[in-house]
Amino acid sequence: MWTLRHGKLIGPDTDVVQVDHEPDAIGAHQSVQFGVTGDVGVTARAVSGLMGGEPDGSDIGYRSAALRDRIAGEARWRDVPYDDESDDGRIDPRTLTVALDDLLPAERIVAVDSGNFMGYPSMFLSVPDADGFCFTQAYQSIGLGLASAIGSAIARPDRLTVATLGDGGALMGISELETVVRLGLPMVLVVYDDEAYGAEVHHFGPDGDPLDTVRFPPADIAQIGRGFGCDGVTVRGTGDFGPVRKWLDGPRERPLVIDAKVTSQHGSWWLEEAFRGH
Ligand SMILES: Cc1ncc(C[n+]2csc(CCOP(=O)(O)OP(=O)(O)O)c2C)c(N)n1
Ligand SMILES: [Mg+2]
Repeated sequence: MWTLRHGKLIGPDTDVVQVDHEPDAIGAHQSVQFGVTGDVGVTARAVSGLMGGEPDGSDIGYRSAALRDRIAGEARWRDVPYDDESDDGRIDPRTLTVALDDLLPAERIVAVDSGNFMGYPSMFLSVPDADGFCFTQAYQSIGLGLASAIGSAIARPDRLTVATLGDGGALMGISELETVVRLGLPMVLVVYDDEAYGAEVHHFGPDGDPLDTVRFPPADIAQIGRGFGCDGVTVRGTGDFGPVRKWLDGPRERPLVIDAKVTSQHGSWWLEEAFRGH
């Protein structure tokens, strides 16, 4: 369910051949037309030999020049069109993140907390290499994003660390802002502020469950950041990035907290997909 969208990523007319060295694995999770019990590498090389060896520039199957160009030109999520749902007082989290992708230096580490928001930085903030992506979701606990970002910033002072947090996770680990300030880490914190444990709202809301314990009153997180000794900016629309640009221009003496008031009419698609299995 996690990697194939409950099998939907394989088209209904697709023939699936599964190779696995364990016979019991064949067809265990996905119906297959043909199973091969054997070593994956050996099998792949044998099939490659049958198909005529290395590509010589001519089209082989779907590996056409046109597809190569599409992958080169459209592989980034930000190149996929979407309907911007920003309104007067709230920015669409996709628009927010694409704008930040343009503003933040390419040499960056993106550390991601957990929640409904977490796909936005993962999808729309590019990173220079695998070391540039720090993902705490393996532990399934919210509130670890800021601490991971602190570790990243200490480990790689040559890069700008960007902590991307939900408002719930940010407030859960907010005491670590004191650590960021005390250590003088010149990092950016982006808080996707939907005034809620959004993941819970979108999980339980459709079933009619009461949501009063998972919705929060508005919090001025930029001001909370200033209280800890950070610079703080509130972003409600694309016209609000001036102070971010100014901070990036230097001297970056204090960490920057961006309180992004984001739209939240519905859950993110990856969350909706995950909850189909719950
Ligand atoms: C310590 C802990 N408590 C509760 C949860 C359940 N949980 C998963 S996502 C989430 C909401 C996180 O809210 P926020 O950080 O604001 O992100 P959002 O979902 O609103 O984008 C909660 C409570 C968890 N994963 N870990
Ligand atoms: Mg939230």
